[in-house]
Amino acid sequence: MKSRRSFIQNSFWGAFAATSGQFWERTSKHFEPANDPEAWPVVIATWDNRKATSAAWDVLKKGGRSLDAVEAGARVPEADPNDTSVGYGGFPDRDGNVTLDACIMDEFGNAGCVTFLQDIKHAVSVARKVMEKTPHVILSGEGARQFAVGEGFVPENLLTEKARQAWENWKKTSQYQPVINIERHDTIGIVAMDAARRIAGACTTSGMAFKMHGRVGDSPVIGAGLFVDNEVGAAACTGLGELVLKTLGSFLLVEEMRRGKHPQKAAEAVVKRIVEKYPEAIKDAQVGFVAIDKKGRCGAYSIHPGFNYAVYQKGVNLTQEAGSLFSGK
Ligand code: SD4
Repeated sequence: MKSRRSFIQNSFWGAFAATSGQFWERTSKHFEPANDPEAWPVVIATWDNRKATSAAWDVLKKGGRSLDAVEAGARVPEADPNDTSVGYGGFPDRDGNVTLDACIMDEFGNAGCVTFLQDIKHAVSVARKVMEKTPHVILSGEGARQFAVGEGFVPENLLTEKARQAWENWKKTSQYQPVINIERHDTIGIVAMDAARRIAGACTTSGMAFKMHGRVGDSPVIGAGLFVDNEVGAAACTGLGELVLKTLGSFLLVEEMRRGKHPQKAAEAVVKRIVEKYPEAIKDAQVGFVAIDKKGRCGAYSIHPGFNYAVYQKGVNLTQEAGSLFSGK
């Protein structure tokens, strides 16, 4: 690990530490698993989404397709009213509307996305229909809703009492101050490789709590919240979407793996890139990545501590704390 001295001597980090007035340090908690298996099937998801990785594993263990696995996984938090960042029960925008963003990508590089979708809980499944049944990649807003209804999805009110109360509470100050992870947001990005080494991924969210009406984040944008390249691997992320949109973090991570990096090192490189590019913005904002490569190796990394992920591999479903660039001390 770098000494504190060499850390300060590094010009960028020195400048950053000096201006931030905080005692940021590189954390020693890098992901260096004693056991870094090259094994598949494997599925990894942002946050403690073990129920989702378990649903995915049910597909994978039977020799099923990774695309079906990631969809099954993403549907778990979408249906959970207690998950206030995804699907049913998600926190609304600042006008009280729950609006969902999701995408999915298969081993052939096909992709489907929905943005600003209302009234349909399983946004990831609508995204899959966009991919499979239309010549398009993205459907948005009312058009996405109409398409979903035409495909048999049943509209329902996604605003739970718990989310409505949180919104009422927020309205007392109406402070538009998105701080992510820090509040332990639970957007799910999930990527998997099946027994036949097919790689797929999905990402689904209700986005930033109390966002502006119409705001779309990174999660439904291919290359930002998710990217899959069956020859190389896949990556997905969570956190402040604006930062990821401007850096195409998931695409970048896959490209780092293409150049030969282990998924862990690739995730670290992308986080560092985001931090170097937006040193002011990252002070209060979190971004965390998960990744797998074609060898079945995993990686996860975030800007700040507090990001964890679920990984199901070799029959074991675990949640692990990810390493982070800053220690937060
Ligand atoms: C967004 N990236 O809409 C999402 C939010 C998120 O955990 O990941 N929350 O910006």
